Amino acid sequence: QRTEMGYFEQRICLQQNKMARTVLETVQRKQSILCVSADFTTKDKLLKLVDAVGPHVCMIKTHVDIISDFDHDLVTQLATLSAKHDFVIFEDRKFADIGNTVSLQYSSGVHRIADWSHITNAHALPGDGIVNGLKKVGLDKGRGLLLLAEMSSAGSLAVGSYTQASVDMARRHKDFVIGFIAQRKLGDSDDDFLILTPGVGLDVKGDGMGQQYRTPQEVVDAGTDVTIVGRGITGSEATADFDKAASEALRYKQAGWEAFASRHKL
Ligand code: 5FU
Repeated sequence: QRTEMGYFEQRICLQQNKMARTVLETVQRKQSILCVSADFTTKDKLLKLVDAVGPHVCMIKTHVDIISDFDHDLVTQLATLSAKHDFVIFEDRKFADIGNTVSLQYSSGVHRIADWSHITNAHALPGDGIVNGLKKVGLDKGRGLLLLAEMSSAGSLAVGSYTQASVDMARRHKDFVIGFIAQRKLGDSDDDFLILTPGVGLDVKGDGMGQQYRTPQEVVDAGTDVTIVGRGITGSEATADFDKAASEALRYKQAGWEAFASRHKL
């Protein structure tokens, strides 16, 4: 019988990238596979939301380009909350350009994502150059990259041979690529890529704009490591209720962990 330590230690050993190990260690420490997608558009509400759900998550996902009053104090405060609550920061930037351009987009501009986001992600579409461009900036800073191998939205073109080519690309860059945004386990046990799955909800099946939701149990059964939940926890920003967000986060944390612990016999 494998112990809880055994399961995580085994997986941690297989990771070449330090941030991949940090994610697994955080999941183990907090007994949470929950990443909250904090898609609020003002600094004050975003930080209050993150402080409210922070105790229940292993990770917080951001879209910094939707924040109207973005400034560098925001990322300083996000880093403080990350240390306070012990979570990893994932900027969901979805880079999609040639290597030279993405290296500039990652390091520079208003957001300087590489300076504060532990993890970011990229489409495999442009070919290996996108990984090389991001790696040039992020590797020395100890960052990790996820490739978008699949998407949760209806009609996604990231399927079949595109998904398989994304896995092959990740295998060529194991020092920096830690896993995938995907709807199911990809790669084999020798790879041990992290699988992060958006499109997770307990109460509704869609949002009327193409998003498709499955339950934490369903995505864990499909082999995910981290469930990404946005509006199912945060509700709408206009009627933001931070106590409700905290209790919903706890509900999703428990549902996810129960399924994960049972699947992996923890
Ligand atoms: F790569 C993806 C994807 O395939 N589906 C997604 O929904 C990313 N997302 C993000 O996860 C999306 O941009 C949102 O930030 C979040 C899902 O939010 P929801 O409120 O749970 O639907």
